[in-house]
Amino acid sequence: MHRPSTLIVFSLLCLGQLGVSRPEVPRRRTLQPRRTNSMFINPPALPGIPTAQAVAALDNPLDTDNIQADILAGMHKNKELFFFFHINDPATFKTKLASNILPLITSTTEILSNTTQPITAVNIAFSHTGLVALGVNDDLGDPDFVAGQFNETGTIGDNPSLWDPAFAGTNIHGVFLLASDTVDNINTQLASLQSILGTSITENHRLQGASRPGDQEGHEHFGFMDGIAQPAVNRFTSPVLPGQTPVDGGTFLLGGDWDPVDGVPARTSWAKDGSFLVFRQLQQLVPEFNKFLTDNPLDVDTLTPEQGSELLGARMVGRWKSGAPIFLSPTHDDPDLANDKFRNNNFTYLVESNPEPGTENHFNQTNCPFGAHIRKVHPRGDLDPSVENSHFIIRSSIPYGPEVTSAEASSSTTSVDRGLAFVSYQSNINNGFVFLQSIWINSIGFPFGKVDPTIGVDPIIGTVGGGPKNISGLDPAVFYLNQSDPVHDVVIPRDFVVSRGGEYMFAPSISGISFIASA
Ligand code: N7H
Repeated sequence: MHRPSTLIVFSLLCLGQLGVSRPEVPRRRTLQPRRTNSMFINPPALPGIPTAQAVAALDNPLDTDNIQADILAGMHKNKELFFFFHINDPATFKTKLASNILPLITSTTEILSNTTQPITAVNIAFSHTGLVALGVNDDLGDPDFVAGQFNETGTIGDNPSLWDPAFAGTNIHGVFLLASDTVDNINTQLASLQSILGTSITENHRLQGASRPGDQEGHEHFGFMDGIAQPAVNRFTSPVLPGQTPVDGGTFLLGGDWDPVDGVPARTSWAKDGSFLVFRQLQQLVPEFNKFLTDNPLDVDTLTPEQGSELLGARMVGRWKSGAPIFLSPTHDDPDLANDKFRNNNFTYLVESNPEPGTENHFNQTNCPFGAHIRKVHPRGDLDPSVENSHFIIRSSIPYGPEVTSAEASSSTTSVDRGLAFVSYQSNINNGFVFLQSIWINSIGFPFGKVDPTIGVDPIIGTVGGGPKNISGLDPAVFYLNQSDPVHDVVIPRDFVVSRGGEYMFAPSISGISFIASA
């Protein structure tokens, strides 16, 4: 990490070069020992994390000393604990936040190199009610954040009766995100935080996330490699990989002149370099999902039933389990393509022979169904870029729960909770997570303007109230037929992903945490 002297020199250089003011990052003592091995996993399919040197060499880089580590790092965590808490004693909490917690908060700069990573990274975020409890009443310009996720279950299609009671209401004030390569390290750090904060907080809920073991490292519980497609953040991502869309930092980070949200009042200055964190505990019914695939293999001449089942799963997601995009490899998995980060994200859904809207792209689902999960949430080429590129999120999720047991596999019934601890970062929740979930994922007509007006909701995470969902285009054999004929839809009998709740949080910058502590 930057020692204080380096930090000051770095800041002065930037200020001198740019003539702009940056928030003053509080000088922090490094209390934690450092490591020599990385705390991250690094599957070849995933875009890497830039080095601190590569970021520093960029023109006017983001202020990575001030931005908390999790926001830009993406889905590389090996183990991560989400510890949700309620603040009982704001005065004590703020005192401890300033004196003991702030020095532990891990910045983006620190996370970029093995030798500057702490043993356990510590990040913190607050809900709206948490900020208010701490006496911070500033308008952050985000009505969803103020409302809290529980009050928006209708908008995002959740069934609140399925929520873990910990997330019901607005009782959660904050969350610690603790990341390391072992759960022991995390538990040691948690014990230390609990000892510092004592009875000033009460635990609401905790969720231990972990990368899956062995050759499943980087794969989520259904078996698909996750974390491949992330936007490139201008003034941070280096190098930008083929197929990555460069996006302004202001899409994810609040702040001044480059916060792009039209009509939103200027954000309060201490919020600069912070980001809204959407947390979702998404349970995955893996044995049930597997049984559905086994029972419904796509009937393709050249494929065995087992391969037909694999193809159905791949067409629901838009990628094979390895991570290879089905648009580039429509009939079989291609691990070499998956593991090549220069190729595995380099595609659009435009049919090359006929890339004009209004032509073949509007009925051709041969290579990729309109409703495949990754096409729903990022319809590359289906929309005008000005619309398509304004809803990016940075995903920073991690699987939770154990592997499927043999009893669950043989009964095709889930008995142990597992799923995805979903995290997204955005500078405007309505433009990011809420838009994706309510307008793209849960709309049966999206992508709009195709020949089939009833494409169906997202087959992986879309819902029509938990009941059966009809999805067109999953079967590649029928794409030229009348897609509005339900006979040709694949019927998914139930949701295999069930929301157990979540919360909207704000992950302040390090200077922002200092402000909150002194509010
Ligand atoms: Fe998704 N899955 O395993 O099927 N997701 N997702 N997601 N997701 C992606 O590119 C999955 C969820 C996005 O740019 C992949 O990383 C599962 C939510 C976005 O091409 C896979 C769950 C939201 C992308 C999965 C889940 C999103 C994406 C491909 C829940 C937003 C990038 C690998 C349990 C509200 C799309 C990759 C692009 C990719 C899966 C949730 C959004 C395999 C199981 C809730 C933006």
